[in-house]
Amino acid sequence: MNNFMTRRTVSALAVIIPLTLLTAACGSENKDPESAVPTNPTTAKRGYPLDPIKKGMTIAFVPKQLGGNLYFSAASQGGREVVEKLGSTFKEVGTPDSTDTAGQVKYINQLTDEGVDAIVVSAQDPDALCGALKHAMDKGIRVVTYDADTRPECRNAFVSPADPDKLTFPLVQSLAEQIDYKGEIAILSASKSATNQNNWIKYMKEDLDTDSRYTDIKLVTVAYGDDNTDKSYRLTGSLLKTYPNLKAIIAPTSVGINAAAQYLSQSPFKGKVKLTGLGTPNGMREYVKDGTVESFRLWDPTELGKLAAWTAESLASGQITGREGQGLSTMDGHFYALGINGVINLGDSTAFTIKNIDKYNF
Ligand code: RAM
Repeated sequence: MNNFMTRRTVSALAVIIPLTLLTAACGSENKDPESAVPTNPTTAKRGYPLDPIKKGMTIAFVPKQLGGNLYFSAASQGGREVVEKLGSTFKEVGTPDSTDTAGQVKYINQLTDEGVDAIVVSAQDPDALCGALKHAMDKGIRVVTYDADTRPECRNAFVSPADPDKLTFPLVQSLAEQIDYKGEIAILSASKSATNQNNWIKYMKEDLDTDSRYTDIKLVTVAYGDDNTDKSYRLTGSLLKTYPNLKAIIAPTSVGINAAAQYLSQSPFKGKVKLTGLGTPNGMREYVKDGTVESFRLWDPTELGKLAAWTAESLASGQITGREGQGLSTMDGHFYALGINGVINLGDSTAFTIKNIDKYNF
């Protein structure tokens, strides 16, 4: 059994076991103050929650990066749609620089002073926002992380775009096939503190280290472009210069992959040095069509924003508290269970290639 199978089996069990235990526990008397909130997903599905979604709330989104990042504009568009449909006010604040952690803290403190009902944040750093977020929660504000998480105790729930294992393995495998399972590769990431990217890098390294098919693939470096187009573009050039035998780049960031594709498409390396990672179809379409990129992946960020908004509305209305085993049914009829540490998984990622890219518009 290879590493992928082992980890997949463990994550599947991690979901099944708590739900089974909770279902069994439902019959016994429960003195937990949270017991008014349904923990059995099937009950939630059948017509709970106990309270309706409140109207007239303010739900504030704090993306990792505001302005110019298509991924976060799409997520906010989804969030706004849900919040407004439910009769509340959508608000968005944030910094243009994905490394400006102090800026994110400042915005969270402002929202706390304003007394919003929920903060929905893609965290630039797992630790640095914790003081501000805990203060917000002490004031009764519900906190949801989406896209990039903090430490679990600094928020009520995390809306994760995809199971990291199911996401990174196909990326590595696609690249391995493109370079015939041998040669030097590099990772072009976002910022050094980005929880989501760091987690994906950890999984990619594990895949490379433990799967015997990848023995002849060598990861030479991880570079950090900070989700800044110019910096990521320049770094792509430096990588190609520093590692003249480089066969491929994986960029698990929508800004990084786009900048690397821009660079490669105008260079003699176009089509020769392979590129994959996470990007938006609208940002990558021209590079797939001109042969710079064969395939890349992503989930639908609009759906991520919708689910994050729905989670915030459910928390702020008292329907869920973020406890493992609770469930929520969204207005479009999807059901999601809260897993360990209040993690809700949106679903799987999609691979985009020349064959399907025109079907997507985000
Ligand atoms: C960038 C950000 C974001 C990530 C996407 C794929 O926009 O770094 O956090 O999830 O890429």
